[in-house]
Amino acid sequence: MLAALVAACRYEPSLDPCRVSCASGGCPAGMSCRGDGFCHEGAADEPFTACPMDVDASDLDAPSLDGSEPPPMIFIPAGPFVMGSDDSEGDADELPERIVTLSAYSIDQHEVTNAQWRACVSAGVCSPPSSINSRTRVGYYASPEFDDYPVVYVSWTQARVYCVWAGKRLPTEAEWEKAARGGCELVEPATCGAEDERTFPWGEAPATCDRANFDPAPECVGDTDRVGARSPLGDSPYGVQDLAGNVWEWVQDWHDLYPPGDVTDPTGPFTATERVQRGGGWSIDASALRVANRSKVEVTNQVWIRGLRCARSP
Ligand SMILES: [Ca+2]
Ligand SMILES: [Ca+2]
Ligand SMILES: [Ca+2]
Repeated sequence: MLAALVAACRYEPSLDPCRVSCASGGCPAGMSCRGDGFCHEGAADEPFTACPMDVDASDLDAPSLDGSEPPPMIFIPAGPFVMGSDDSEGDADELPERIVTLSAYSIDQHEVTNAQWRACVSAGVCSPPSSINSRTRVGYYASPEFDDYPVVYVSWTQARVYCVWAGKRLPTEAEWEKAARGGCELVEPATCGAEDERTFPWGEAPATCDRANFDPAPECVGDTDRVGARSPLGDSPYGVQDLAGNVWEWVQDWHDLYPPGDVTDPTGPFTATERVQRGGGWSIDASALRVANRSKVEVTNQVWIRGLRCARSP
């Protein structure tokens, strides 16, 4: 029984079609798409054991990006950070402001690019975006000119499959926010305090087009931009790029109100109806770029302003 459950959660090329199409309901006979985004045995309303966040990808060949260097990741040390907002500044779903402690992890320095995504498609694992265009660029996804631009038009399930293929996983919502805001160790004192409540990845300075690709009316670019184009001005305290703006980013968690109190390595509610996206994007105003901002989206949604980045433990 355990072996069967583990097998169902392992990355198996033969199971890949069910993973890729899970969000649209397509699973092999006898399996159905469940709340963790994977196909499991049985009907959709039967009990199941959710796949672990760290899917065993040891059977996979290491991703090959046509000889280029693997995408850089930033190590985030274990420790506490201030998560959420108090009721004077945030939306209702950002409350309460609290101290969350995370284990060490690593996160992609930049958003997943078109070239990276194409390597996963070439490996026979990922499915292509639902459109090969961006808002203003025909053939965006396939054009070498946009190799280093963020992939868009990918669903939550597609995003999860990509990260598994890369030997990683989607970041939890807390990991995303800590990467954007910085841990309490960064500014003295080492404990958590008001000095650690940054509004944007770069701090308290207003959002501008040299820090983020967003919409201060008029829009900075009016479409996606090259990943890292605003580094280091727009970087987070850890040097992670474009967390604010360019494209919204899928994270692991379902969307719901936060549980009260301090928490350790939170993974969000077990199930809900929509997943969280973070960071705002190229046609979104500055308030959505705040590190604490949350937005919810159907897992099947594919749109020209959302992509992803991946994380890994540690
Ligand atoms: Ca501090
Ligand atoms: Ca972003
Ligand atoms: Ca919001």
